[in-house]
Amino acid sequence: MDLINRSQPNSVALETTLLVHGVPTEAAQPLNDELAQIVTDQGSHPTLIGLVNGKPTVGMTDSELASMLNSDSVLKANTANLGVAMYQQVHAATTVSTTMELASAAGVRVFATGGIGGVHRGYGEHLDISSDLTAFTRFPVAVVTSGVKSILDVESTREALETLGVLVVGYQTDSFPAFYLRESDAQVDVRIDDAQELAELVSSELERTGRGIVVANPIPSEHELDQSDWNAWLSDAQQHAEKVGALGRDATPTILARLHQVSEGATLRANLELVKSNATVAGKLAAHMSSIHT
Ligand code: PSU
Ligand code: MN
Repeated sequence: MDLINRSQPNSVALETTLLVHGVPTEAAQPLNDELAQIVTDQGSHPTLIGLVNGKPTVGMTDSELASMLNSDSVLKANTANLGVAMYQQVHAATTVSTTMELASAAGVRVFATGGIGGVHRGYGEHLDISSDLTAFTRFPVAVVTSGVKSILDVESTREALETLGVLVVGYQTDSFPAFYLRESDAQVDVRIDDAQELAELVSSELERTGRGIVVANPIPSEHELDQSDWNAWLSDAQQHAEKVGALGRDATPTILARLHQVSEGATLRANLELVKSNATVAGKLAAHMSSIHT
């Protein structure tokens, strides 16, 4: 793929959809700055990925991000419509699936996000399953994530990963985390507590399989939401999404924005904290991996 590659051996990929469609506009630039600092503090190199005027860019500059954040409407690109944005030469934010695609094309092996997409609740009716899941079968990138957003069907998403044969490693956890909550009823394939050990397993599995790996890192306990608050906010947000008819690519951003609103910012604060925690773990992982010679 024709891309601008500003990555380094210790790069940590960061995605633009989280910044552009996942948090309020005014939170995006500060979040990006914080994530970059966190990754740097761990001895790794922050590498923001997106499409700048249609050009796949691995390592966006601050001015490229500013130009994206100042645009009226920025496409949300998954593996289906990535090529459309390239053809139309427009800015596009990459989701987990396309951030993995561009990262792997550039040789970047570690990526920090908030939560990967997955199987939506009520999928039996409208089959909304994120293209993030199949991306793991195609692109050899380790994605550090707080599990899947609890707006999804968490247990079905875990089953889908199993069906696709994707390794799910729990970093200091036995339970598959549910984004705002540290635990779900589902389990990980293996628990690893030490970053160096994690780096060894991840390096050899990426190399051996040529496929992606889920590295599940639960939200720090002090930022976990209260289960009953969460249930109330979620049912409001789901009803809202149904009322405004948000489907397909719009479903996730609509539900997240409504949650941030009805929780008076509590879900947003939790979201920001878990992404920062994931950037810390990814920064450590990339630093350890870059010192392993395979
Ligand atoms: N994690 C967050 N906020 C987000 C997302 C993840 O904390 O906004 C984004 C990611 O880019 C993920 C996308 O790939 O949501 C999933 O969207 P969909 O369900 O349409 O595949
Ligand atoms: Mn979807």
